[in-house]
Amino acid sequence: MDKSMTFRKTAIITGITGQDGAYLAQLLLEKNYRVIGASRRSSTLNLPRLAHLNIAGDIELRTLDVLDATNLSRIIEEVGPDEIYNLGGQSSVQTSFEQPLYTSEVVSLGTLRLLEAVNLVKPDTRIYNASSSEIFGHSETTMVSEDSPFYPRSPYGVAKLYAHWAVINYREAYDLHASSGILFNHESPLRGMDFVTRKITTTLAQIVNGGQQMLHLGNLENARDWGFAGDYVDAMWRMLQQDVASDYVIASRQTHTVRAFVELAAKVVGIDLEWQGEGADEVGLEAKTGRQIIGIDGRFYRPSEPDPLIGDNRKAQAELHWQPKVSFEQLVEMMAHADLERARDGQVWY
Ligand code: NDP
Ligand code: GDR
Repeated sequence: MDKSMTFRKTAIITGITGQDGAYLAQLLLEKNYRVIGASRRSSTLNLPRLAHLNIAGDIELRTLDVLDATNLSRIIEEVGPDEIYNLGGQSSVQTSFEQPLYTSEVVSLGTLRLLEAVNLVKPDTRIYNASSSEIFGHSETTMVSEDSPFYPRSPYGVAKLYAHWAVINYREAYDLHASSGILFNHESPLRGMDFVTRKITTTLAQIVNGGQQMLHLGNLENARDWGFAGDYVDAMWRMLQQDVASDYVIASRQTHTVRAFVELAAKVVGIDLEWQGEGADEVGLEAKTGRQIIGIDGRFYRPSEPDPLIGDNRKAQAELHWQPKVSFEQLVEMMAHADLERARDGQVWY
């Protein structure tokens, strides 16, 4: 029997090699989707996250760079997707200060290219756009919702805001079923190692295991509304099952500082942490030995930061029947344990 006859729907995921791409692919496969995973060409196959979830062989891989509009149109024409999840792009806020033009090309115009391609080739395709809490940035209120004003504080946030408005415009102008998930930070054992949570859990695991000696961090007082990526990809899917497309804040409704994350992660891996000094001179010591294991490094401070914000997820709760399942404490524990295991087994880091 033709296998395609048994699929419920066909979805293209851009950014399949990233954290969210992997968890979303797993979810869609469980729902019996045909999953087309799009990733840019690289000299080595970049599939460790898909392999980690044991799904690399279940995905049809296509080469796609969101910088190339013809590439996008061709894939949509060939595949005829029911749904497209637009996750591909330069996702590091820190890097966007160093590469603002590239970030805008990929994030802003990349999204516009996708909207154009869908509108021209297959306008009944449902689109999920990966918007971001970075579009809020500075806010008069700590709690922000879909109706709050936008005031991004990074080139990445500015680029995402362009993409966010482009989605709204294509929905209104051409009646596309295009939704933006305004997602707050979401993490997992598959998170990129340069994001602060995973940097903390990988480095502490190596310190405990006698590898790396020091964890260098930026501002410990910065705070984020952190959730688990596995919960958040479920919200993406729910958005595309709605009759009417709309935008949704996806968040945990709690905020924690980087310091709180480090302290909890240290506890989970068995480090008794003690702080000494202040500001740039503050250090983290292993209480038992007095050895310095954490230092502050100005390179990880950013020219501007968003305010400490909390996402109001009530619209998602009411319309998508979605809420996060994994708490902050469970998330830190999950990540710290996973990295400790990798360090002990001498696994390759990814
Ligand atoms: P990752 O950085 O883990 O993954 C990004 C993906 O985009 C990778 O597959 C990467 O490919 C791909 N990519 C980068 N540049 C291009 C390009 N030019 N063409 C095609 N693909 C490209 O990010 P996440 O999975 O965490 O995030 C997914 C999306 O959600 C991103 O758009 C991000 O900005 C957004 N987002 C993420 C949040 C989070 O907390 N995780 C919160 C809010 C929004 P490669 O492997 O080759 O680098
Ligand atoms: P963010 O995530 O910028 O919120 O973007 P990141 O983990 O990089 O930073 C979170 C906060 O931690 C502070 N920080 C450090 N950050 C990093 N990366 N490294 C450090 O050493 C360090 N020390 C302190 C940062 O200054 C910041 O305040 C993520 C990405 O996934 C985006 O794609 C997404 O849109 C947003 O979350 C919502």
